[in-house]
Amino acid sequence: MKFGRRQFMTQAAVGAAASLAGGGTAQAEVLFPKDPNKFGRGGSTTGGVSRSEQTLYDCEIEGKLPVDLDGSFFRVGPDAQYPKSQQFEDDIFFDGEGHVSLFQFKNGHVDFRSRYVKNDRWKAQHAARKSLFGYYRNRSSDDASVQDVRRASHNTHVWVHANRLYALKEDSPPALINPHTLETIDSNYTFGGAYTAETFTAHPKNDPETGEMFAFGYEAKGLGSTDINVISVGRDGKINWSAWVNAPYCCMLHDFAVTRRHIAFLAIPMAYNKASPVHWAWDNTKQPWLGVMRRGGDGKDIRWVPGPMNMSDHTMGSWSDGDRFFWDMDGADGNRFPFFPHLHDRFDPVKGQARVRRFSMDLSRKSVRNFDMEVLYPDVTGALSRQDDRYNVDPYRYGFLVSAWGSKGQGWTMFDHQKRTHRTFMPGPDAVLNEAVFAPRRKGAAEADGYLLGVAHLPKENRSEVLVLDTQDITAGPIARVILPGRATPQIHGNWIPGDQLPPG
Ligand code: V55
Ligand code: FE
Repeated sequence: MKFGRRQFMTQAAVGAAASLAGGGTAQAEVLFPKDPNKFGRGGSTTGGVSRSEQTLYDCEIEGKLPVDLDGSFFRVGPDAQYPKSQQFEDDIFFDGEGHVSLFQFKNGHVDFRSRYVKNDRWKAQHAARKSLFGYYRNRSSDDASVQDVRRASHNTHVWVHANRLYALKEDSPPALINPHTLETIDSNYTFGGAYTAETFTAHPKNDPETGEMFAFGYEAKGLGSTDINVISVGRDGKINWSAWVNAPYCCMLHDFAVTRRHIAFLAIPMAYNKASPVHWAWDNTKQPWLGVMRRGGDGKDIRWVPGPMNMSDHTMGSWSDGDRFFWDMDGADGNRFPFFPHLHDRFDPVKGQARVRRFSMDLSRKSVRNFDMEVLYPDVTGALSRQDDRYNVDPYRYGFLVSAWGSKGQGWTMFDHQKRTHRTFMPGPDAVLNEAVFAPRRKGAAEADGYLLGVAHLPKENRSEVLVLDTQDITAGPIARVILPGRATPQIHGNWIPGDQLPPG
């Protein structure tokens, strides 16, 4: 088996090397590499990471910010605290320490703040003034001094439910963050001990009608396990339903679907492999499987069926129509993350391009041989699907995507599934776009009526800004831009939380 550019190391060798490096080298100089591809994105002077926590009262604003736009735009991403030691310098971006940021919108003003998640991993490295953790999700590569320290990075998503702000990483329980100061309140929140799974998804869903949050943990009983724990959390912040199911094999279950009737998972061939330095390897001999279960049941009814090869990860929307289940995601025909090793084939950039796909299963049928999968918009490739989050569990009409247009650069695309049309805003080839989030125009506004917000990085100008678009016509360009004096912290995901959904600070 081959691991591409990565020099293959056995787990034993990595572990032994890590232990040797850990002994008596606390005073060793930390070398910050100039190569932005090293240690998961280079040093702050190369522009790969930020490393600096920021506070800016009253950002400069260009254009006209709607005065009634009142809420918090939270973001989080991997921002390597220290460079990895040389033997792990090819570790992947996904392993950087979680750095949360907040654009606080009120009365036409925007205040910006960013803070690292002060979890156990951050604290241990802070005290040692160096990196102590090895490869992505690889405990055996961690320094001997931190074998008993939680390795959660909390770098993937931020979610609000029942007055709590969570910072999330799918390999660990959540961290609780103060939504105003961004200080870490609890770096291993387990719902008062009620949550027993070892992991918790980065992609919960909220049901606006019942006030519940749905979440799950996969690989929930330790390394390589197929166990999945699905839960819902009531308005009171307590777990009010829990079920255990099993995946057909241990693989990355990054997102899921929740409707009024069903809960679903898509198993993809990004499978656990104990020889991979970064936990997963792409195994094209495995098939994707769609598993659908009744919401609120004991999980015994889950039906897993295989289907065509694809790697789909982010939910745009999902709903149930009687016994028929529908799930839209952005997905590709093959692996879309070239930084994970392939077991039997090579990364194919064409197969790695993702398009919006609709998965479905008719659960009224006694026997279902395969799940159905349809590409909805063959002419749009992209990633980071979103919707108006008030429709997480219901039929929905509009979706959003970061789209890719070759030399013309990136765009934010808004889809109208009812008309099967789409519109794209393109900032130009010099801008790099983060995921966009939707903010309702006002409480009770119609679906997708409001604003689309997101960070655009301008590498040539060495700074970032938040673009605010009106969803009535995103092609008209930003109605306002919130300017940062420098680069914003890295982002995987973000969320817009209306002001009335958080207690006053
Ligand atoms: C993703 C990101 C992660 C991760 C697993 O699809 C999947 C994105 C930033 O970390 O650990
Ligand atoms: Fe994600």
